[in-house]
Amino acid sequence: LAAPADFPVRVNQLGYLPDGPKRATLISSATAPLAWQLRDATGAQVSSGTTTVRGADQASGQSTHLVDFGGYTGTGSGFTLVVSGQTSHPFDISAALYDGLRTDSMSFFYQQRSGIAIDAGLVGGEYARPAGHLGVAPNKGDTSVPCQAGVCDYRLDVRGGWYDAGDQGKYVVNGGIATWQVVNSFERARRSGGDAALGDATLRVPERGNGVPDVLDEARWELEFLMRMQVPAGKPSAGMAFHKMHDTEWTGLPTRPELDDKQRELHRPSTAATLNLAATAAQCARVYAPYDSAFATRCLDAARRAWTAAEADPNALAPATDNAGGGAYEDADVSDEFYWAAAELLATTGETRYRDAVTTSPHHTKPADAFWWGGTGTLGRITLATVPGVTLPADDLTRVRGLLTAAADGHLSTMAAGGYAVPIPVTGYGWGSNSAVANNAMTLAVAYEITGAQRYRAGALESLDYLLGRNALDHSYVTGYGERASENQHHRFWARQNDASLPHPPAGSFAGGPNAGLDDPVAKERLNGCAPAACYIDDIGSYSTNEVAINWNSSLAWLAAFAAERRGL
Ligand code: 9MR
Repeated sequence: LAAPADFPVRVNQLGYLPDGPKRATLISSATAPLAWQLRDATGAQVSSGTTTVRGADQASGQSTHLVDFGGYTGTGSGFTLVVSGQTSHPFDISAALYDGLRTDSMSFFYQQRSGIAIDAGLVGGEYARPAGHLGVAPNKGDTSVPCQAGVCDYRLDVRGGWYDAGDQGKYVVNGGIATWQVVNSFERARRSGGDAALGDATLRVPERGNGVPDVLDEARWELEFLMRMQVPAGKPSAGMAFHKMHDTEWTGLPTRPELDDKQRELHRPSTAATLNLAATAAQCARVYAPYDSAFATRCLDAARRAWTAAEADPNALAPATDNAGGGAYEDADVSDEFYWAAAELLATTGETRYRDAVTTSPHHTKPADAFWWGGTGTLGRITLATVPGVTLPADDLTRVRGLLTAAADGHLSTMAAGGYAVPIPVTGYGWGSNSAVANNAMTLAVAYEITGAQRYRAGALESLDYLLGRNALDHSYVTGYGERASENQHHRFWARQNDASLPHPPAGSFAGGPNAGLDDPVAKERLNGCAPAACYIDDIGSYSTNEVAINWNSSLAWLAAFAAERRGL
């Protein structure tokens, strides 16, 4: 597949931080270094140098050179890089570069809310819509939802929460990692003194002005839903969490949330969902305590009951076959979820039973593997390594921190091996690869927090360069950010491509990204033969490369908030 060749100098189309790395990739088969110039908005040359020949980049199949203009310390907008008569897209160099993305990527979640009207005054008229799934016709849910046949004989009010992605299902497993990452973003920022930027009246949410940080208001919308998914006391499997709830069959594209007329159903409780609830509710108890102690207490109670229920029923595994009308979110190994939940409960309570569960878990000594919704061990490692006062022996905490920095070193090596500095291997371009990039960048940022070593911060920032245009396709995967950015992401309401009365996704929406599996009909038809890093198409029908999802936006929002903090270097 031919990549667009009109801009062979690939840059972060948003720009660069004055105190961050400044690198670009040139597509060229020249075997000798080439001269480059950096020009300001008037066209005047402000810096120059020569490229470094990097040769073949495996993931893209392209021959590349590295342009490193990190020696330039000026700021401004409208810069371009010029090599061999080829000019890049214009970009900024600014300390405020990521301020807008920090807000927009986090404000995504409000617009994914179920069970509340989306307010024109907050988001603009084209994005306003009535509340979805409150039992108002033609909606049938989510205030009184039955189980799938044979699963339970009662109904539950599971209103609220965030729609998962381009569909309107609500899945505890994926809600868990997304909530954890949003709340962790605040918890981390509070440690670094950057939390004011995520505080009250920083986001476009209806709770702004209530004295509680907006990021926590937003995450609470999902936490309340996650707790509603817990099987009530007195019922069989009390304390477990239902795995998910969604329509009995896939809805068409587009479908406005308030016009979905299909039946919604609860699916069998699973150990994985229960541990996602335990982990996020335990994190809630810790982080919300200074703002709302009653809510924190309710979270801790839910977390404890979930943990106990999961221990009593450790093999309730969600099957891959349960995928009619919604994603399966299957998981055959929940040992990592046990570790994560134990780590969160330990960090919050300091209690022996949770410490024992941490120290006896196989994950406590395993390498810090890349995390995603189905693999959550590293979420636990991050909490143990960074939350102050975790009651583990000092040498054990040092060892866990070492696992994270070793993983970060691995990501830096992976980045150094390719022409585009991407922290995933050539084999890593699967469904949601952009979130794999952002999550590994989060591990790099955590390593920076642990060690203070600039190479880790640089790695996290260079990962953003990839996501914002320094890549095989000359494409920014974030709506509204970059000269050539995604805008037709797969979504049932933001479906302008299919319906002129509907909007494109709002700014700050993050596409899943290249997926060499070609797991949808559009990708199969249009991307046949693509190099892994080029298996992406900005078409609403390509749900396997171009969907949005809460767990993907949470990874971008976390990273943008990290990048936006002024370091004062
Ligand atoms: O992110 C999920 C990915 O890891 C899976 O391979 C894929 C197929 O099962 O499903 C993805 O999650 C989707 C979910 O099943 C339904 N809502 C949209 C999610 C993003 O595409």
